[in-house]
Amino acid sequence: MISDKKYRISNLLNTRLGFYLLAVLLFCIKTYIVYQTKFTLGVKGGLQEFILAINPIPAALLTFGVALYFSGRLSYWLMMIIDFLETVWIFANIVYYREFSDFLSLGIIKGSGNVQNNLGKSLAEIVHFSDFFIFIDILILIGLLVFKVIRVDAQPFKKRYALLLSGLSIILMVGEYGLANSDRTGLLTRTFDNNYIVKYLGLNEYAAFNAYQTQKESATRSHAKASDMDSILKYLDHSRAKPNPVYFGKEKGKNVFIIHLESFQQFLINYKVDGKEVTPHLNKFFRNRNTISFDNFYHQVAQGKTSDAEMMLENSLYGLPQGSAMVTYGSQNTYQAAPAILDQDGYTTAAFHGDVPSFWNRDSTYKSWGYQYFFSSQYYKTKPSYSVGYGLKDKIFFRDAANYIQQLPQPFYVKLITLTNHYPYLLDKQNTDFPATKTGDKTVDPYVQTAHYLDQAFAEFMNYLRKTGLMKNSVIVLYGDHYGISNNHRPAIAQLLHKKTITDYDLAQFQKVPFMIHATGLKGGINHTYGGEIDVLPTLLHLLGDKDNNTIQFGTDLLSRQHDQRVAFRNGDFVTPRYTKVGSNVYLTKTGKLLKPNSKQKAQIASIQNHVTTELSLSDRVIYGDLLRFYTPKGFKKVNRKDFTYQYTKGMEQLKQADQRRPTSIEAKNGNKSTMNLYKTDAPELK
Ligand code: GP9
Ligand code: MN
Repeated sequence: MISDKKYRISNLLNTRLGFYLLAVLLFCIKTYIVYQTKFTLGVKGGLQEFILAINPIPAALLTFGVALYFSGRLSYWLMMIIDFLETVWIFANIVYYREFSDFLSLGIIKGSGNVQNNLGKSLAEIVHFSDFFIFIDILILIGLLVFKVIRVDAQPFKKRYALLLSGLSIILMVGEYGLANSDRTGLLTRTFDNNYIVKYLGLNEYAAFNAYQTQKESATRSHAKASDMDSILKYLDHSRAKPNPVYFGKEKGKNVFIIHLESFQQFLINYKVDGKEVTPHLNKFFRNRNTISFDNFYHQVAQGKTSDAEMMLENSLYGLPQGSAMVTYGSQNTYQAAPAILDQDGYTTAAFHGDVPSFWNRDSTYKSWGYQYFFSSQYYKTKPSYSVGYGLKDKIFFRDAANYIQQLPQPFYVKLITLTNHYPYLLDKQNTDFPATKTGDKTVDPYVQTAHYLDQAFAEFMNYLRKTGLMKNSVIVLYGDHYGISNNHRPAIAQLLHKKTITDYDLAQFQKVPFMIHATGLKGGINHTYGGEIDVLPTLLHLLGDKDNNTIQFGTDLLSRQHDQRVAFRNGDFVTPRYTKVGSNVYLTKTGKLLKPNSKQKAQIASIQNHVTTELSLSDRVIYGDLLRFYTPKGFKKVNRKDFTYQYTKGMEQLKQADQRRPTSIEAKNGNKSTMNLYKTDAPELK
């Protein structure tokens, strides 16, 4: 009985199909082992585990199957060569991932010339002996053939069957994609993170998708010409807003904190649940006489969400109509972003975020933007209880960030991206001390609880700034990146806003997010100017005394008398002090009344629409064509990505050297003693 079975297996292995299936099986098993042991893909739940286990199969069947179209020995060798090449790709990714927590992309291989230059350690140091085990199956298969344990099947494999197998693999691939997309919608359109594509679709699919994207990107790039810049400059020269003398240069030389309030909407300010303020500290900050608080400020993001917000905030360029510009155009394009501008003014520049560095391609894009440091999740001690959702809990994040901030030479430009107030608004019991709302919508109700937690985390950080004196010599900029409650929750939104029904106008106004600028001595107050994320950079630069006569920025200074109050949404809708346009409807902004426009109004609306469409498409042209490579504003030095590395040990070394060269950090001024004793947090995890 047993020998009969053995006989059948060895018979099968002696056929071409049998050998092919064995090679595929071994390849899939090793890929899965690599997934589990060499990468941290963040697999959560049974479905994702299942997808991870099956995702190597369709591509392996398809690619190895190419060999079946050839006959005799050639077919076997071809199979081994394909196996070998794909294994080399895995190997290269293992090594690259160890250093960057990200996967290799063609842009990186092509663009930076040599990857090794950017590696923190030498290749010999980062290649581990165990990495070579992934070649073992190939050696075994070749051995089996050479020693004739498995015989080469000389009979031609029927083309029909080869075709059938190819077809089947493609169907499997599409099916697998469907399954993956049901767990994470927008996988390839919104792009997110290379880790996601590998986790859901596999390393080979990632390679193919990456090749496609890189190719698309370089096609538009190669069509663009230097003269394309002319129309953009002409447009911008027309629309620049002169600085307001009351504010221009008022905060020159101060440190800058950009605090990114995740998914934070304006309606939360002064909002109460059961008579209690959701965000008492932010409310106080909002009312502070040294805070300029905008209450008609809108997010303008599309699919790129956080990354779109970051793109607008630090470049004054719009995100793209589809996907994330940081992911697709972050590595290759030339930028003239806030960190680079301020670096050249003598600032230390650093971004802080408690998520993996690869998300939204930050680890690469930040180099193009000229960030000297990127303190991502790799820089923080972590325990399972320290994280929720995407990463570090805000209270722990702010405290750990402070530990690095105190070491940064001043003046510095620091961006802190919070995380806990992110869909689906998860928070453990011990951190939850605020009542949920009671709309009955499960995704909406805990929103105020994580917002409340964020408020407390923010307050702890502000206390530290006060105690260390940082508050006095810093500008603190707060903004909400985008909505937390999407438009799919109309009934719940109606309840939150105490309204019977919700119109499209209400939803448009629901896109307001906080924008506040605080500095000791700054003339504050509630400012009703209409504006959006695109306007932040010019506003901030004017406060710091940087004139923008020649920069490529699509926003205008919110404090300028010439500020443009027409706020464009990414889909072409808009809000102005007079009109709110959603789809084919126009409402009066003041009252929310649906407008039946007369001919004069029609002309006004058409003119605003024309402006909005032009502005969005010009901004897109800059990104698609990588036009900034053709134009460097006077006084600005082009960013060299190779100047930067965010790898942990390198980063720490660099920080130490910088502090020695220029001992202006808080810690240096404190006699080289840590100021962390001044940081008070009630985070239960740290007790
Ligand atoms: C992830 C975080 C969330 O790192 O910034 O991004 P989002 O989902 O808000 O775009
Ligand atoms: Mn976000």
